[in-house]
Amino acid sequence: STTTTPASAQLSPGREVGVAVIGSGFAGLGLAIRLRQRGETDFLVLERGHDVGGTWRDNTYPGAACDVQSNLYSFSFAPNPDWPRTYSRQPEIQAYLRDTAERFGVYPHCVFGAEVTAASWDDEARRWRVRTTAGDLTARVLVSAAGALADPAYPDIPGLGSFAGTVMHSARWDAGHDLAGEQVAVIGTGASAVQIVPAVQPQVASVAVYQRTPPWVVPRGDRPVKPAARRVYRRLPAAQKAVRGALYAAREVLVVGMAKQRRALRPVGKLARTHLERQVRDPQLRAALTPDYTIGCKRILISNDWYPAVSAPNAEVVTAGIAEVRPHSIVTRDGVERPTDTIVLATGFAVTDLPIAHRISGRDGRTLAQVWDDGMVTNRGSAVAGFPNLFLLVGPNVGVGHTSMVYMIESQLAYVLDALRTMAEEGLEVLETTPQAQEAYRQLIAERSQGTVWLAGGCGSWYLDRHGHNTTLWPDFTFRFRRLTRRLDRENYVGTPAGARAG
Ligand code: N01
Repeated sequence: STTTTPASAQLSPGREVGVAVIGSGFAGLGLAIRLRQRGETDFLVLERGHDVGGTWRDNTYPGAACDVQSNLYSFSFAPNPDWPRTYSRQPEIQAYLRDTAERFGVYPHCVFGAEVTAASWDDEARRWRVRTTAGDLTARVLVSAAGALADPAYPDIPGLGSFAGTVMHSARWDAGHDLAGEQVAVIGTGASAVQIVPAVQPQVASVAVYQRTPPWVVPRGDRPVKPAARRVYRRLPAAQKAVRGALYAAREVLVVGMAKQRRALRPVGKLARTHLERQVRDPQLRAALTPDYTIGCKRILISNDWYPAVSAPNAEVVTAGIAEVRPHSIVTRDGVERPTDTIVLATGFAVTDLPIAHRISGRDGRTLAQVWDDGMVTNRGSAVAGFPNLFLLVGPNVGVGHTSMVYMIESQLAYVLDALRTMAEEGLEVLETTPQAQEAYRQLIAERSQGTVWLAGGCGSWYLDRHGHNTTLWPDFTFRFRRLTRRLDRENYVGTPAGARAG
């Protein structure tokens, strides 16, 4: 893999482009690759960071790794026979994304340091006017691949701003900060925390884990990939494809438990309970770590070292709830004050109120966030009525907690590419989905969400918005989403040919 970033693009004044893509994570990068594969060159990827990779570029905390096997968590059109482990770590995934971007010639289309601050549809010109921190541009089509787990959520804890030590969000890790010998507080017990705590616990003086809700944790079957297997993958790509298919199928079975028959998840719950009992001997600690909601309601975590780490003599699980932060300590509601040098916020992301939604405004001048005030609605997670020539990747209800997001992303790529093809073939300057299609899709999501473990599992989570609606997860088998997005549902769109006036 490369260490220097290959040459990228700059924005010159008055720049016009066919397709502007926001973000270069798996989704934006995937679209750029597919466009390059089709020989397209009239597109730009606007990236606020200084390299491709999205969440895999940003999340560099100790222990960062993916909990989906790499054979599945990678582009089907860019298989990597050389994954060193079944579950890759952040540096390996980031290297894969960089290599893939370079191999497919995407870097010359990337503008780095270009954070989109506003994008508005100019109905007269039939163009998107896009403002970025690296300059402005005009685009015929705008694709937002800005990510759902991209913007840190900072907790509203009294006194946090007065803390004299270091505060780090898990997704904004400061590699220059040495935790050795420090008294560290980790707030949160989600997927990020269960990786950070085992990685830092051996080196710190003490680690206090502030747990609001105990997660369900199952064993992690991670191991090095044998050189023989890698040789087979290199010579016989079909073998790797078969492994990928098997992993996909095994994970898809989980949907039965999450969305259809919650009882089907009971064996997984049993596995998690046994895991806890084996790894935590102390009955009091075990009780504190025992979840009180149905497994699957929040993301199921996989870890072999979380329970041992929080059981270590220098670790403490604090369940009392934080009352306030003082300059050198954290005080819990039971009145206990714990001296603290560094606070790690493993508190997740702004998922149901996406910052990018406040920056994109449609035909009537309202932003996506304003239009979505009652809940995020789309057609197929990919298009929004009133926002012509806008497509979303990893938009509302495209998330999955049990399998690879890359599968969902590739489904959407097919859809967006078909939309672009349709526009070219029919000579359309404007393509816009209808409110009726959007309403039908909202109903489909609501119906399929009914009775799912995310709504009925007795937990609160970022899967649900403030109205209690599932606006983040795809509530069904993922192959059904693929079927829905295989082609553009042309009947659900109004197209305006170049030259013609709408209405
Ligand atoms: O964030 P989270 P994350 N006071 O939102 C707690 C992906 N991911 O970064 O459960 C106290 O899940 C909150 O408590 P509660 C994956 O999709 C994948 O860990 O709300 N606590 C919770 O414990 C994942 O789902 C991987 O009661 C507060 C935690 O902070 C998603 O990213 C690795 C609080 C937040 O958990 C997000 O995971 C990492 C407050 N004010 C991430 N506010 C892998 O593939 C929040 N919390 C392995």
